[in-house]
Amino acid sequence: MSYVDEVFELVVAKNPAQPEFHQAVKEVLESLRVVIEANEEAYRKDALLERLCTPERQILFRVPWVDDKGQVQVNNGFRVQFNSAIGPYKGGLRLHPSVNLGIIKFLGFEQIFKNSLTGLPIGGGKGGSDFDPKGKSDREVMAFCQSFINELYRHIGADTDVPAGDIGTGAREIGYMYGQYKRLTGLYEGVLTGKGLTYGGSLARTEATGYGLLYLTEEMLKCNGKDIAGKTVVISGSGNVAIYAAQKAQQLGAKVVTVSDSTGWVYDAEGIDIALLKEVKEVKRARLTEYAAARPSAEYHDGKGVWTVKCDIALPCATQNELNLEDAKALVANGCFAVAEGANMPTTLDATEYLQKNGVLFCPGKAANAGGVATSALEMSQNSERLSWTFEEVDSKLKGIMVNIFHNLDDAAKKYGMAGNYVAGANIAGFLKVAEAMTAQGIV
Ligand code: NDP
Ligand code: 2IT
Repeated sequence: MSYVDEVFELVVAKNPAQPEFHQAVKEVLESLRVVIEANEEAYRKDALLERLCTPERQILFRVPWVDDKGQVQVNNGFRVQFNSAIGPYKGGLRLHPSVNLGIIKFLGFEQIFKNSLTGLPIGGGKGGSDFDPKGKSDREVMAFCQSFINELYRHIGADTDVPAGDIGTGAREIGYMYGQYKRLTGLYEGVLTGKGLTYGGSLARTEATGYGLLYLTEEMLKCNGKDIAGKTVVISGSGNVAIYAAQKAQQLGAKVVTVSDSTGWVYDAEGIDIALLKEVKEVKRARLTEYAAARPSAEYHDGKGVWTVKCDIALPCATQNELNLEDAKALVANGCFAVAEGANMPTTLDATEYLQKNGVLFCPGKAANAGGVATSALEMSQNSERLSWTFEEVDSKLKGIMVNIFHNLDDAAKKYGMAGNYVAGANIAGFLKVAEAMTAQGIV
C-alpha cells in the first residue's frame, strides 16, 4: 500500500468518529501524493506524515461558569496545539454548540498549511468550546470567557501559543479573555490577536479575512483573464468574514446579492446594504429577518438556499460542509465561474471535485481565508515592537501577502503538473515549508 493510503487508514483508525478531521486529512494527503511519492523513503523512515497528522499536544478541560439565574453551567474546553515547526501555535477559538475534538482537530490541521502559506512564522493550532454565546447576556459571556482562560492561560503565551477569534469569538470575547489572562499572569503581552484598538489590536484585523479573500479572488480572476467589476456575487454567512468580504467585493465593483445565517438567507436585488447588515449583526446581534424588514429590496427565505441564486462568483463564508454536491451542480448550471472559500472547508470533497471538473476556478480556504491569520501575525509583530501601524500600512501588507499566496499556489500546481488545481497547489506549497522545517529539527 502507498505511504499516503497507509497513513490515511491509520488516521481513521486512531481517530474514530471524527469525520471532519478525516475529511481534512484526506484532502491534504491526496493532493500531496506526487510530492510524497518522490520522497517516500525519507518521509517514511522519519514517520513524517504520521507526525504531521498527530497533534503535538491536545488540551481538554472543564469550563464551569454561573448563568444569570445562579445555575452552574459546564462546557468542554479545547486547545489543540498541532504543529510548531515554523512558529508558535496560532489559530482561532471557536465558540459554537457543534464544537467537539474532531472539529477542532480539522481546523488545527488546516491551520498548519494555511499559516505556512502566509510566509510568516506561525505554527498551527485551534481551540474553542461547545459554549453558545447566542442569547447569553454580556455578563454570562464574560463569566464563560474568564473561566475558559482560568485553565487556558497556563498553556498559551506571546511566544508559545497565540489564540484569536473564529465562529462565535469576536472582539467582545477576546477582550474578556485578554483581561483575565492579564489578571492571572500580570503580563501585558500579545497573547491573543483580534484585540481592541485601545489595548494592542491591529488596524485592519477586523476586516482582514474578508478583504484578504477578495484580494486573492481578484488576483485569481486576473490571472485567468477575468475581472471582478460588474460581477454578481453570492455570499453565505453574515458574520465577520462575510460582512467584510461583501464590503470589499462591492468596493471592487461587484454586486453582492445574498448573505445567510443559521436560520435563513436574504436575497437583495439591489445589492447588500453593508451599513444595515453591520447594524443588524455587529450592533444588535439580531437575525437576518431584521435586515429584510428594514430593506424593501430584500427577500427573506427560511433555511438554506444561497447557492441556488444565479451568480458569477460564490464565496462560502459561514461554516464547514455548507456547499455540497447538489449546491455545486446548481452553481455550475447557473453559470458560476469562480468559488473562493472564506470559511474553513465549506465545500465537501465531491462538490470541490465537481466544480474543478466543470472548469470553475476554485480556491480552498487555507489559501483564500489566510488574510485573517496573516494580519494576526502582523498584530503580533506590532505588539513585539510596541508600535501600531496605520490602516493603510497593514492593508497594503495584507494585499501583498494574498497576491503572493495566490502565485505560490499557482506556481506549485504548475510545477507538479496540475496547473489550475489550486487545492493541490495550496496543499503542496503549504506542506513543503513545514516538512522541511520538521526534517531539519529532527525527531520531535
Ligand atoms: P462569525 O461567528 O462571525 O459568523 C459565522 C456566520 O456563519 C454567522 O452568520 C453564522 O450564523 C453562520 N454559521 C455558523 N455556523 C453555522 C452553521 N452550522 N450553519 C449555518 N450557518 C452557520 O464567524 P466568522 O465569520 O469569523 O467565521 C466564518 C467562517 O470563516 C468559519 O468557517 C471560520 O472558521 C472561518 N474563518 C474565520 C476567520 C476570522 O478571522 N474570523 C479567519 C479564517 C477563517 P448564526 O449567527 O446564525 O450562527
Ligand atoms: O481560521 C482562521 O484562520 C482564524 N480563525 C483566524 C486565526 C487567527 O489566529 O487569526
